[in-house]
Amino acid sequence: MPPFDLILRRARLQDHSVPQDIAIAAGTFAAIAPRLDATAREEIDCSDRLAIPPFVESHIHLDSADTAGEPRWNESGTLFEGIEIWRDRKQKLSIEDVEQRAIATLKTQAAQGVLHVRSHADVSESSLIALKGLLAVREEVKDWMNLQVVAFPQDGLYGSPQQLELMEEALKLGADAIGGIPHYELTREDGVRSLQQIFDWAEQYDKLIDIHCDEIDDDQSRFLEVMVAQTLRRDLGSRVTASHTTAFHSYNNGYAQKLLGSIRRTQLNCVANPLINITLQGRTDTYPKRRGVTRVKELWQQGNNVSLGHDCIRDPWYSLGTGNMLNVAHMAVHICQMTGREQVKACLDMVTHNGAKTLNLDDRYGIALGRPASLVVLDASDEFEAIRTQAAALYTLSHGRILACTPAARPKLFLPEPSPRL
Ligand code: 17E
Ligand code: FE2
Repeated sequence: MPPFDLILRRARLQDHSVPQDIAIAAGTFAAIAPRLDATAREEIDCSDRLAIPPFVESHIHLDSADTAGEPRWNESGTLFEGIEIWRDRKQKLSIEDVEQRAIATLKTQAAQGVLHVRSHADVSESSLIALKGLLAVREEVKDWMNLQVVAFPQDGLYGSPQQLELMEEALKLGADAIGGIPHYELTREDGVRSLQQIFDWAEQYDKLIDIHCDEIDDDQSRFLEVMVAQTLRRDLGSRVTASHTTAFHSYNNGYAQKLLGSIRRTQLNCVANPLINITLQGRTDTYPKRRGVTRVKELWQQGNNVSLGHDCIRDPWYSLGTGNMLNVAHMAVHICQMTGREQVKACLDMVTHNGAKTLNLDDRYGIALGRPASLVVLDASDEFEAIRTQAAALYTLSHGRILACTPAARPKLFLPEPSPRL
């Protein structure tokens, strides 16, 4: 047998009970077995650490990343103040500015094992700079990062007279998906009309859909039901994603039950962004304060695909953020009360396998023979420990190459000598 390019020894895989050796040749997984009697140009001893497919960031805004405080800080902490601050900041965008911040953010993500990212690009400014910048970045990083770009009309599809034209131009320029923001349109009717338009375009231009939907604490904001109806009637299934859906938190349980039932009839993907929505939502409440994150546990329990996103890294909506997907999963465990043993593990799926479904990655994702040899070795023995300790990404492999490594942190403890007993 010819030597492989790389063999990972003794890696724990999610669907195997004993550690496996993983051999890689020509950038793909070539053999997986408990003990491979073969050689390779390079070997890595995983010592029983968990190896998972790469993290998937299924919802982020790279165009605004790293602009927190520019030109001012969001003091109210609301979505609306964030949109106003960004409206000022985006007047100063240049392609270089977008590229530089986006690439720096993608490097931070890759260093932590994220190799697939879906970013929204605001297309509500007349020269489409954010979109053009992110499309250039998509090309520039393609050898180490798979980036999808959503044309997102932050100020509303009917926010300016030229917005419809700008959207179509964005689709022709090569956006992967169409975005929307129905709860921010001036009226309920405009919100519904915007969704119909977006679904029409998706069919016409053969694009995926990812809508910022019902990101508000208003229990009367009911655009998710419209998305569900459109998805069912047009048979678009998993090509459609509903992001945020925070109003779902506030619906009365009677309506929520009906809505869950209709969502169950679709393959629609739902994305929650727990880090940011726990800070943006509930701002008009006194006490008790709503959490305002969508019904992740219920959607997961009934078998719908739920993934998690960071949404923001240092921007007008959220001035924190590290890009680490275990941080996101950890927050979801808490806010969504996913603390059962299987529930914690499910939160890891939401930043890996489920994110891959949201992005429609199909057989481009997963540790299986013939697939691209991309994975992350975590400094943890299993999924639960990975989340509990927010484990470091010891090795990140992209198409068979080591793209990043983080040495395991092993703190030393210098305890004082015990005091003599009196
Ligand atoms: N824009 C928006 O409408 N909602 C968000 N959460 C962000 C940007 C980050
Ligand atoms: Fe968002």
